[in-house]
Amino acid sequence: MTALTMADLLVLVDIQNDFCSGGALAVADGDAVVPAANALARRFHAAGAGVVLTQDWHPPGHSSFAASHPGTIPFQDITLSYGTQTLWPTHCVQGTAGAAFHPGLDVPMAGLIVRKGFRPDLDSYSAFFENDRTTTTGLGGYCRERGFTRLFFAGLATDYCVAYSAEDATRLGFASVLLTGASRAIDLGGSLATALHRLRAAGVTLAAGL
Ligand code: VGL
Ligand code: ZN
Repeated sequence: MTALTMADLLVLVDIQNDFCSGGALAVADGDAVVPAANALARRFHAAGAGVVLTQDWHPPGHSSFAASHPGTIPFQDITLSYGTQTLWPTHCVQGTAGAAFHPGLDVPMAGLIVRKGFRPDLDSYSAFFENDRTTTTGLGGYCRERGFTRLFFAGLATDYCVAYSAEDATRLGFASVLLTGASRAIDLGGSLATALHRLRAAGVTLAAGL
């Protein structure tokens, strides 16, 4: 049983309809993270720790959508100005039902919602840095100003947005824990194994739960 303090922050990543069953980029068993996330949020809040949500939030015609690049198909890699980008089905378009949080997500105590991927030509997996690895979302500054030093990550998808966020947290000097039991993976072409390898190398703690 991990003791939580005011210096701990729970970051619930992209628990949105498009990543859950019936969604445009549904993650296998994605809905399972909803009750797990609700329970974690209640526990963090009760301990005086912080809770933050992230929301994948793309404009129509976003550069990460295969539909924006004639002749491509979803899950194909292409080269954009900042490097390799995987192309996705059109998902999490700003203001649509797919971009809304899962209706079962019950975290009214969340102190901040970080939106990412809203620049037309730039994708963002991480809650801290966009995929050019330079443009920031502001979450690092929020954590520093609020005094959060240990960050816990859960949500969707383990091998993309959750992993990139947990890894960037260590890059910024925070202690970082990825809660695997409250996360689910896309696992595209071995992406889950690659992500777990990178996470361990970066010093992220992998834990099934608290
Ligand atoms: C995500 C692919 C594209 C994620 C977001 O939340 O993991 N994956 N956009
Ligand atoms: Zn996205």
